[in-house]
Amino acid sequence: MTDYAPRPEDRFTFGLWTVGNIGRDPFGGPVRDVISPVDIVYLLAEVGAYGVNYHDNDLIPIDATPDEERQIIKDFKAALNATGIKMPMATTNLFTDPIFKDGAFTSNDPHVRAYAYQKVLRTIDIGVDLGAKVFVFWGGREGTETDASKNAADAIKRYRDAINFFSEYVISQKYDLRLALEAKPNEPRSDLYLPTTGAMLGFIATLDHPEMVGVNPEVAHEHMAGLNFMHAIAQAWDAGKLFHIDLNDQLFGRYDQDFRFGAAMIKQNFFLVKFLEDVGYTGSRHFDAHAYRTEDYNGVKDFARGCMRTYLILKEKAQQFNADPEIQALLADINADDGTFDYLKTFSAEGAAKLRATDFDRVGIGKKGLSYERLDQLTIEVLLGVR
Ligand code: DIG
Ligand code: MN
Ligand code: MN
Repeated sequence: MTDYAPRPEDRFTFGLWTVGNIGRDPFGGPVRDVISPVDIVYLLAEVGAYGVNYHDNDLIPIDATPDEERQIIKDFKAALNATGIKMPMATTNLFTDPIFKDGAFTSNDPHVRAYAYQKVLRTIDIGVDLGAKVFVFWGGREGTETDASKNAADAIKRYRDAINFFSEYVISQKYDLRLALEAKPNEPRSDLYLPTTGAMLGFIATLDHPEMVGVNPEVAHEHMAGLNFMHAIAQAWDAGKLFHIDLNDQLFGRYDQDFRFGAAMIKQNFFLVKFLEDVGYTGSRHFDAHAYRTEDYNGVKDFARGCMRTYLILKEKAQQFNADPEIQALLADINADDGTFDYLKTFSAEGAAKLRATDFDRVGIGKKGLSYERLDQLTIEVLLGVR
């Protein structure tokens, strides 16, 4: 693989809002004209993406009439059919409209919670009709500026009630749809409930239908919390809960930058791609990101192409790492195991007695050099292209 050209089997997807982002930020207005969802589909087809994701009001304006909605969906479907672009994931916008200013499912106002439920029911139906197999919930406003406003346990219960409600809805409709919860520690609220992928995994265990619910971790969001994203992914994968993933990039300790994949922390994203490819992740690789505010739509295409190229370059680097004789020899030595302690994999009284009677060369073991400096240097040299 030398051209790093995206192929359908790479399953690279972009939400409507990503390449459709018009460059607004808290300190400045839009810098790009709005382009239509149909134009977004054709742009993604031009750059070689596999799919586009349905982001609720990015497709159907919140005040669209039923006739307008029908026409928009008809035109969008026609563009999908004409380009072959797929629509694998859907989500509801429960954060832009002022009604959600104090959250949606966790709002203190039962009218707001009910309106949010209504909005989600509609977007689930539309998403399934468009081909979605994963439905993402990102609670962008599910949080507080002051914890005087609501009991945090009550807020979690309200969120659970909502996910249980939609799980039952999906079952009642016999939809082939899995739910994926996306965590973020803060922004736009001062603190968000369920702030990390780990918190979401704990929350899923409390649901009525945990088997239907997984996570949609995002690089930027775990980085905002100063966490190792690949470790979060590994825990989700281990739990069988990695239903979707939002790829982008982000420096630690910043607002949500949603950078082009690989634009900020190459080494971290190398280990992420290596993990995903090593374990055989087959889900969407969704670039939940946007171009710099400095860009026109040619720059937006550069952004989209860059996301995919960098993923494919890092995928090749992972293959190189896995084939590098010196690296693999070091790893074989580091992970040497003659099976002496296999008996500890399950408890037994005999095993415990045997262990108690075992002498350990604690000092000698503690003195052993592990060659991690050499291993990491070799990793860096693979990444820098000198091996
Ligand atoms: C932002 O990280 C969120 C929204 O774009 C959307 O709800 C979700 C889609 O992956 N990510
Ligand atoms: Mn983000
Ligand atoms: Mn996201």
